[in-house]
Amino acid sequence: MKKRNLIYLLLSLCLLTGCYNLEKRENVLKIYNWADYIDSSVLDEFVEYYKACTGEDIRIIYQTFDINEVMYTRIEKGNEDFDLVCPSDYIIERMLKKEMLLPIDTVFENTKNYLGNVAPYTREQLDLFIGGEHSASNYAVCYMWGTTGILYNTALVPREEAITWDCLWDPKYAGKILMKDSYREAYGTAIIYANKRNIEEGKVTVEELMNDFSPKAMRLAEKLLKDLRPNIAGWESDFGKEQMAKGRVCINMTWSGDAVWAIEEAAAIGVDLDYVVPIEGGNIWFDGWVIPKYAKNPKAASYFINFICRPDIALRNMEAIGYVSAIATPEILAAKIDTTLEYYSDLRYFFGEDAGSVQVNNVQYPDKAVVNRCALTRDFGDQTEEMLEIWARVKEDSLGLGITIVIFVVFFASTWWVIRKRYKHYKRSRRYHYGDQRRMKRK
Ligand code: N2P
Repeated sequence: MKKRNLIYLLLSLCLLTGCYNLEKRENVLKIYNWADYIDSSVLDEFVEYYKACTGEDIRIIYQTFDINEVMYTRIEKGNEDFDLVCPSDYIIERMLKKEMLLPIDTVFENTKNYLGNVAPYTREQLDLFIGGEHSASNYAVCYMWGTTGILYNTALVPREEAITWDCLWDPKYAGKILMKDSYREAYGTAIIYANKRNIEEGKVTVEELMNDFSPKAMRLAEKLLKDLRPNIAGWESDFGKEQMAKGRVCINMTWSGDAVWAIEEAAAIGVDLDYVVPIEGGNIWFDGWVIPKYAKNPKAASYFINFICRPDIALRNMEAIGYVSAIATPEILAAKIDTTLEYYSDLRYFFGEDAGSVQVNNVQYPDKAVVNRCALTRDFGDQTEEMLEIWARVKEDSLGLGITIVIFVVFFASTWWVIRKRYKHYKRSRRYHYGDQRRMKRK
């Protein structure tokens, strides 16, 4: 080897090993969160905060998902080494049952502990999963929470129709509805819709219905969800709010935080949207930070969770994304009071005794009466696979009216184009053929 090449080789090796030493895994925090679910400046600020608290450098690798099951599969099957992920309640329950989580550290040297800012209400909800010393709140800290309901265009859908799940199955909204691509919501909604009368008569509760995974209930849900297909313009995980804001569809079964975003965006361009949790009842959900067992940096993960529980950080996140933080300190309540609102809500369940009648956005913070008609979805357990198959069958063939029309138009246009081309070619070759024959005869 020439002397010069040897020098290059040695230099590259030095550079490579140098890079390795620069970036130790304990200086990296890998976060996997829902898309559009944090104020990105909070991530930058955490880097400074961590340095101030521990004297250590940290670099954040941040990835996002749109569907719980996609995230779950990457952890369970892919054993990926995320330090922090943000699943929804029923997935937290599944991860706990499968012992996929590490307990969250609650002792922070020289740093204030902010975990106590989390509303006892949200902690109690997560603790419904597992009691005793393995209570879920040792493994999960609620981040954002909300309801699932109907976001509707008030110019196109009367409120009396939007306040019941019936509107989703109403043929007059054919091709005009977007649904969340989330079987948890869709399943519960279908079963509740089918049992409207039974709920009214007090024969069954919303919680029992949403968590009825019997073969009979599953067959019924599949049928009802397939019946819904003519009405579905698409199954969305993030584009519904934009389509609603632009007035392209008139109903979106969606999450409260997306509704808040859409209502604000739409108002800016003169489209009036509203959101309601239908009278029959529906889903209340909680997303929480957990540290998977394959995490390589649980220390930084715990610090991050603590940081996120600071009221000023919680407010910034809420402001950026429209969802509602689990933090329930007096400064959050004070910041959320809006005296221009014409209604008052009972939010004692969340903020404590002083919040019996407060002017706070009721899409974000549902009144106690709304919470009373909602329930948490539980893990489907062994029936998860079957549920996913049902979900795949429901979504197949249901491309939505718009897409179906586009496919037909493209298909016919290209077939017509091919036929025309062939015909022209045929005519041209015939002309040459007869021309040749005529020329030969003349000779
Ligand atoms: C925001 C996702 C919210 C998740 N893009 C609701 N569980």
